[in-house]
Amino acid sequence: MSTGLVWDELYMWHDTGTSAWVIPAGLTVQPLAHIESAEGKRRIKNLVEVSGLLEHLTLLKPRAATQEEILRAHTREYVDRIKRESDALGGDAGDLTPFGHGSYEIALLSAGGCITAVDAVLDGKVDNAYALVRPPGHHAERDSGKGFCIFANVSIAVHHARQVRGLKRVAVVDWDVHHGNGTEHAFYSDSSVLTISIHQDNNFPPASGAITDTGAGAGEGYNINIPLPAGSGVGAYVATFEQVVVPALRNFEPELILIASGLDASAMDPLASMMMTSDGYRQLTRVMLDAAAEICGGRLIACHEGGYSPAYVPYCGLAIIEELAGVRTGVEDPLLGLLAMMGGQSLQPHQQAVIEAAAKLAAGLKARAAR
Ligand code: 9RB
Ligand code: ZN
Repeated sequence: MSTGLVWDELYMWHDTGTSAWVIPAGLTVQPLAHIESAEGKRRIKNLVEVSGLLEHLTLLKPRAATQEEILRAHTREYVDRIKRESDALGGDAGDLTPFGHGSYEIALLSAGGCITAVDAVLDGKVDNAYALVRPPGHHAERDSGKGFCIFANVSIAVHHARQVRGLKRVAVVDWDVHHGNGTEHAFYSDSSVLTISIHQDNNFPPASGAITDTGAGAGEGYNINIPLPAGSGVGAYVATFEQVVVPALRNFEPELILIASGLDASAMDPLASMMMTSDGYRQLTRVMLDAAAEICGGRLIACHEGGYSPAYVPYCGLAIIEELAGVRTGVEDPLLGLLAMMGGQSLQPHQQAVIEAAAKLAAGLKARAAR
């Protein structure tokens, strides 16, 4: 196996300023740091390096996305505004998504990094890839930023795979704990892109990601939301992938699979209330690798999204990238024993009820494919 790692130090220089995590600082809110900081991502890269895993990876240097590529997913007015504000002192992309001077270029490099990963995999330069990009992208809408996302990295990579590389069907599996609203909206009426989001029920964005939102027009049936109850652990996630995600992928037969890889479903994350562990992410990666091998020649790309426990995300990231590369460094997750023994890790009946409802949507794709 050969696995690509997209990384650029400039990703870490995207400046989200001082808030108190997600709350704007003010007279009664003492400034802390914005929760979407470089720290967690830099610590993933550092652990990949210190563990020795980096020596087994192919480092992929990202390029900036072009205007044409960005405009496939965003309005010119929005892109021009981000550039103008970034050229000055920075601004807010929308909905408390602050950015600093130069973040426009970094956001172009983030979207471009996902395109770089797509090209490397489709050209056979690597078997699969992890794009450790920043800022994230899955909440970004056509004309606005949202939830720390400026440009829609994954959507832009999908457009590239479809329009430039000529793929007929692409699937996106979003395992970030928040709903992938931007990706959902980008392809809501499009039957050539299957979008699946597994998220904590009604966490962020508010009132987004209902199981009843299944697509519209020609895209009806090609959006699957799996809103898992708060408290879901490894058992619920593995069951979701085995009972919903893999059957949906089998029925859809994509030529390429992208994972929107947020690590914020971990038990240590402050922006959600799920119970995933590094070993849980390793298992999900295994399931996705097997599905990709069976369905699309192993073509699998993970694009980084959220994850806000700087102490814990490195172990989740390491587990995923180890599994992608088929390498075990032997570095142990120091929290795994504790988290694995916590109550609630096994699949619960109220979680299975949601999974069963979503499994019906996955099965529905078979009838659509036959038409
Ligand atoms: C608050 C607001 C947020 C914003 C983003 C996330 C998660 C992002 C992510 C969670 C909560 C707004 C506190 C807007 O990781 N996506 O993958 N909260 N945002 N207004 N207020 C008062
Ligand atoms: Zn998230």
